[in-house]
Amino acid sequence: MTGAEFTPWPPEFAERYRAAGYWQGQNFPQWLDEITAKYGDRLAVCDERNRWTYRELDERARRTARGLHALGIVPGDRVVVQLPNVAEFLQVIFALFRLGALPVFALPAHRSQEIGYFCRFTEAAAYVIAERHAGFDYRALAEQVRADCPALRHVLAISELDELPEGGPLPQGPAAGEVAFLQLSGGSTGVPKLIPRTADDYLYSVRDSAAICGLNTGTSYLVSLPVAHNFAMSSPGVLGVLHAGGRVVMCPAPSPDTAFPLIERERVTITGVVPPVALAWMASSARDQHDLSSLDVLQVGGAKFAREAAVRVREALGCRVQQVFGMAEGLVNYTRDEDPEEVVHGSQGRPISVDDEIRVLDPAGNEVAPGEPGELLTRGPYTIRGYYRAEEHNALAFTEDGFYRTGDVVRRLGSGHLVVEGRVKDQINRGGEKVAPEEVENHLLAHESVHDAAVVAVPDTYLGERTCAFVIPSGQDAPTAAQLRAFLRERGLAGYKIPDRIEVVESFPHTGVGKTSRRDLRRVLTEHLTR
Ligand code: J2J
Repeated sequence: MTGAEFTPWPPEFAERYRAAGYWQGQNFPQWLDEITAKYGDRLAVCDERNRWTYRELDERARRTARGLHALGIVPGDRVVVQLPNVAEFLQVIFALFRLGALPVFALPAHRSQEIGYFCRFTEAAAYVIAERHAGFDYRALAEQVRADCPALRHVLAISELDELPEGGPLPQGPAAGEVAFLQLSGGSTGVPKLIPRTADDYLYSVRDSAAICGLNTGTSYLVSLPVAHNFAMSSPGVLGVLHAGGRVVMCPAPSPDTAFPLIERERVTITGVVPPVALAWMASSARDQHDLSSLDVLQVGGAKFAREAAVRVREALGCRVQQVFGMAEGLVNYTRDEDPEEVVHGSQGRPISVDDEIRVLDPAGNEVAPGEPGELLTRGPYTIRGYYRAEEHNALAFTEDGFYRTGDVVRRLGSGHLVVEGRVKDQINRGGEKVAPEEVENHLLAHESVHDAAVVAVPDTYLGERTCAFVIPSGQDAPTAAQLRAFLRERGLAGYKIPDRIEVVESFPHTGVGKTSRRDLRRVLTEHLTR
């Protein structure tokens, strides 16, 4: 599938968003200049090895930008960035912003299937890694990817950043309205989709997120989600914190044993987590061994956080809870400080902008009555109008008048707050990690002994959902679940996509519908599981 790299907003919308002050015409290099000038000697970021002020971070990013340029990376080049939560993540992406090259935000959990695909699909010029993290050898992964991606000119480990050639002056950065980076979609199709974001639209969401969340120079933000994820980047995330002059504390893993000592040491005031991490923190005995009193706000999002759990946050962790319902495609909803408790606990927030247009539709495409559930469609100043090079899919994912079909089922309260009730998209939300059944099914079908496969969600008290694959063997020699898992791992599929449960069956149940669609089949199998 191909198509445009970027679907611009129609001119009348662009004008409106500029006139309203949402789009300020500031590109990322100018934004970096601004925060460096404003907050120069303050601490910008720290991790296990580094503590850099805004100025130090900027100097490093500039040096890296010149070095990458000297290597032959030019404005517009795509660069796949796969880094754990380390300070160098900011150094690398700010270098790419300075240079006008486009970071493609991969997750540390991605393996050769995903990385190879990103490299080929974006025709990436370079791939940036940390050599080892959490016991995994990214060098070996890079070698494997490289063999498959002839266009990939450079693999760069963060330990090599200091050895880049000196390089001369940098070219002008891209205009604020041009694509600045590619974010990943959760995915509901055979391959993940890439999301082109501009400085104009993204920085608007970052500035207003920082304001909504009340960030300032006293903010200390713990990055406990993967930093490249849209939540950790922008809601308000590392960019929102740096915009406000606060400090970013990189946390290598979200477990209480790792996060709590950092909260204590860096006097962390706010952090964002997915529901299973919130639950683990709330239940952890390590709470008593660390001073968590600086923590003011626990943001929870990425998957639905149950009201019953939200109610308990204050007592368990001594802080406020904020629900965040966002998507890398754009729209982000927050519960606000001033919202009644009932709304903070029982809703997933309301949009950032008064110009986030919301539609809640029934299956026939008509607006539902207020308060009734329906599919959420949205359009606005920071919601994309099309995925990167995905013409066919764009025709399905967006209406003709530019609304993005989120695939989420919501109820809209009189106050404008949204309550997430479910979804109509083919996606499993495994504690915030998104799994596209079709993608996993395709990999299972590549096994010589698999005749058919269907991947569905199983309700789970901890993760919300887990994945279950039903597999019909093609002959007498049925593969075992362990063999199939090993097969998927060897193929290089990210670990979170490998089914939690695999059922080898003789046939699939009848769906009761004449022509069986995959969706019907998955629905019937799900009912089967929950009966
Ligand atoms: C229910 N479902 C939710 C929530 C996301 C901030 C926060 C999260 C994301 C994110 C993000 C949910 N309750 N509170 O990008 O900036 C599900 C929905 C949504 C999908 C988007 C951000 N918060 N979801 O999770 O692109 O189904 O972004 O459409 O990974 O996650 O996934 P993603």
